[in-house]
Amino acid sequence: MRLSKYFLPILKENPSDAQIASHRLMLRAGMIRQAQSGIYSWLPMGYKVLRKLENIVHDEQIRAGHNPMLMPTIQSADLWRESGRYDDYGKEMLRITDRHGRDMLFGPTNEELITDIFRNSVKSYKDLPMTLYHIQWKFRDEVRPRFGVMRGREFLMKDGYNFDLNKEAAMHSYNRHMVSYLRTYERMGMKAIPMRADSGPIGGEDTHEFLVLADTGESEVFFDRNILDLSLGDKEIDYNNWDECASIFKEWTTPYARTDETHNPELFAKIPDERQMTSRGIEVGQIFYFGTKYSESMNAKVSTPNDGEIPVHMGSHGIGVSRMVGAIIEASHDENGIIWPEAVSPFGVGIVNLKQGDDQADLACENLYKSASLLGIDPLYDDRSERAGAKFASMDLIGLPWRITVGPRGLKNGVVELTCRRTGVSEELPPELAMEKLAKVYSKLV
Ligand code: P5A
Repeated sequence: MRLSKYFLPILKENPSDAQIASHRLMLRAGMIRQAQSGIYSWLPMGYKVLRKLENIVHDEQIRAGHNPMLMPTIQSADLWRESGRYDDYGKEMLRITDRHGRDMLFGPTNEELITDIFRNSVKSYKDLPMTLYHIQWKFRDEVRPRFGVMRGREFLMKDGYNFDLNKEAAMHSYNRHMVSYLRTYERMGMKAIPMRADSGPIGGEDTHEFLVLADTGESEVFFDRNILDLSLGDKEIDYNNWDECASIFKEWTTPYARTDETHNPELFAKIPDERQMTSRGIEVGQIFYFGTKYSESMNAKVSTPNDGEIPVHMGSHGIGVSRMVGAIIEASHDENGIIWPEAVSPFGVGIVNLKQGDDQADLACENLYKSASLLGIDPLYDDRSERAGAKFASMDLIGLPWRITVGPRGLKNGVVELTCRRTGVSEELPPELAMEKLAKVYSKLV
């Protein structure tokens, strides 16, 4: 993409209404614009990052054996009356009446709708286990929408639902989701810590939240430092292997890690002093096992060979996809702007032409632009006739992990400058070598 043709409305000044870095930077870098309180338009660069996160989520869900689908945003109130949640959900639910006077709502979550789909099509234990998921906009009329996309009223969620024959099988689904979520966050370049949590209006006893550590997080968290050393790395995982998923689950849930809702000071005190960590965290996902809560009230049953018809065991699992964009920025920025992890960066490299209109510089940039595109590195070429300082400031603000600077002086010596946004380290290299280096960095991500 050429910057001269891209819609990237950068703001020079800090917006006065943004209290935290991610909100400020998303507005300044032209990623989002507020439509109404807690409701945002995603401009091209914000949308690009959102799509990258969605793609990673889909990829890891499909790898874990889950079925992608798409349910509507508008749901019938009657389904929620069946489960008993229509009245319980209170003012957070946006209620709508259609022209025929029928009660509808903008879905805050989809347990009821998916249970209805399941009960109408699945009748036998032979069709189990089954996990269905989608990535769809939700609406929760939050009392205090704040911090931009972090606590929005309209937000994008990946939500999945498992249907199993008994508790044992449902716990495997729970463990499998834990593992696939850990992989998902790692692929986004993030460390998200699973913590024992409280189930709130979704219900059930077993639930874990995933938290990204950041000073501006809404939850206070307490954990054993050892958990920070855990990583799945490149490990191939067999998601059908119950023991393997259970042992990864155990490894990640044995060190103490809890939010303020479930914190137990006595247990925490048993951890050696130097490993007791207190911090703040952003909740970027949550998984639940709630047994037959919805299947009993909504009559989602399967026939079995020995026990007749029995209600299925269920769980649900959510990733805050739009919140994740803010969480990544909270965890990865400096005073000059965003620092994207390579896996989710809107572009792979920024090309800065120091002397637009200079034949040699223009030609070198065009060549770099072409080869980066061919290598799948997805370059953003700053081809505007701006001062070098302004171009550097824009690149730092939008946070691409790598920048190639091209100027007549370097070209005389056959070199361009390759700069790493995170470390600030620059090196002078012939253009082909700079490309080779970037190609290597990005090939590791696939
Ligand atoms: C699990 C999926 C659920 O709704 N039902 C279906 C279950 N869980 S949850 O914890 O309530 O939400 C899942 C994730 O969605 C994000 N999230 C939000 N993101 C932005 N703005 C909000 N107002 C908001 N509310 C929830 C969180 O990341 C949460 O973990």
